[in-house]
Amino acid sequence: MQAFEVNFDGLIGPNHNYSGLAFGNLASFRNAKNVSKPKQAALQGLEKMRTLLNLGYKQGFILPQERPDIGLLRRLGFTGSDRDVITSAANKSPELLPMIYSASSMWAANAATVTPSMDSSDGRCHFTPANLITTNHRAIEHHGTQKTLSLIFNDERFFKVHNALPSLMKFADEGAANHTRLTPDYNRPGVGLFVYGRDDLSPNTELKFPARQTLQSCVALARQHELDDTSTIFLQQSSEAINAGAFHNDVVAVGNGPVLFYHEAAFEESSRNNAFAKLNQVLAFQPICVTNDKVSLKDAISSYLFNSQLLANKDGDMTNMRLIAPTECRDNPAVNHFLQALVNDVSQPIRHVEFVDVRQSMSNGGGPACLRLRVTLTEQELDAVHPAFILNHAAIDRLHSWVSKHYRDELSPDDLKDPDFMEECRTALDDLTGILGIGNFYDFQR
Ligand code: SUG
Repeated sequence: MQAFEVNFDGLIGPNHNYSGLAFGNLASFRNAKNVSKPKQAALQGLEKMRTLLNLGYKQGFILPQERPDIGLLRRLGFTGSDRDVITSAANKSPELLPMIYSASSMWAANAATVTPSMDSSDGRCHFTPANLITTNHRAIEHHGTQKTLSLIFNDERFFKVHNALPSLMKFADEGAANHTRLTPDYNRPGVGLFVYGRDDLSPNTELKFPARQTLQSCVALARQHELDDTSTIFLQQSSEAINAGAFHNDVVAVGNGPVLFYHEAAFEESSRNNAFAKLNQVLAFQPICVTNDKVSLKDAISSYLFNSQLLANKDGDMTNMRLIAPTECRDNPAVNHFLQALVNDVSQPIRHVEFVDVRQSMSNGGGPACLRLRVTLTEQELDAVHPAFILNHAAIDRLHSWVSKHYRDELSPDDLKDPDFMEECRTALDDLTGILGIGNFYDFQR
């Protein structure tokens, strides 16, 4: 039976805004309080999905979460009608509004860690929603993520959607942004490469920004997903990369099939040597290291070179791969030059580069790879996925019209204080569930 990689992109919500909420994420800080363009953001996301579809890949999507999270404000003591809750928060604690209004669920690479059925001892595909405990606005996502994944992957014969790991700093988990499945080909068992920034048992005093993933969370995920020791590898991010703004490993490395494309400064050296030795034992591992003299760490992070999607050919051929890179890579002379040389270098399998414009998301630190959750599925498993979340051109067109109808061209930080904007977001989400035929999914619809 043929297996595929399916990318499920986060559909960008009408509340996309710039609030500077993510310490250590340089773009989020730089753009804090800028006016955002929600319609453009969502359409850029949809066009990226269409690019993959046009290239012959399978493409799915994940629902935006309900925002504002009125339930959270109620738990903080705000009362009255939902409009009253927004108005009194705006008057008394306006600093809470960005948190309950963040559109951060768009970055589906942080939705969950995924282990395909070929790798797990129970033969099911496992999902663990990330607890995202490091930032407040993201720590409130995992309940919604679990609900969404349980709707999309709603067949216990094939899928197991776990609870998030406990919301404790010891188990800080940011999902697939720090996890790469490497495999000779999609039909064969693979290896889970878990990357962590911090070992909770040995504090790292060199860090100036938070390391968002712990070794302890990686170990727990591997256990939960029923991976055996030979197919589990732990690898430590370098403090240098985290301090330079690589708040997730997918800012400095991306892998697929037997290939790991990474910046030389991405990992702690001894940890990398151990991990690579193990990878060499279990598969015909193909590391592609980009050295500092070719692309500096600074350029790598500002262009998001490694946040490209690394794709096998549409038929799964791992000798003919492509990168879906952000346009910022084309605009950076050193990175663009590097990419042109890369695709001409036949000693490695990356043959093509496609540039996509996801600038609205990039301005919050989210590139092409942040926007998608990868799930390797057999044909039988794909048939069991909720069909409303697998895209074709007609479905993308419908979502395009939906965005055009409901989203604002511009959103400023002060707009979050207006209860009419809450109603606007709800009307959009209500219409979305109608279009998808999934009934009353969101809390406000109950
Ligand atoms: O968690 N930005 C996100 C970006 C996530 C990118 N994902 C991956 N690398 N996989 C984050 O830092 C900014 C929100 C704001 O400031 O409004 C934010 O949450």
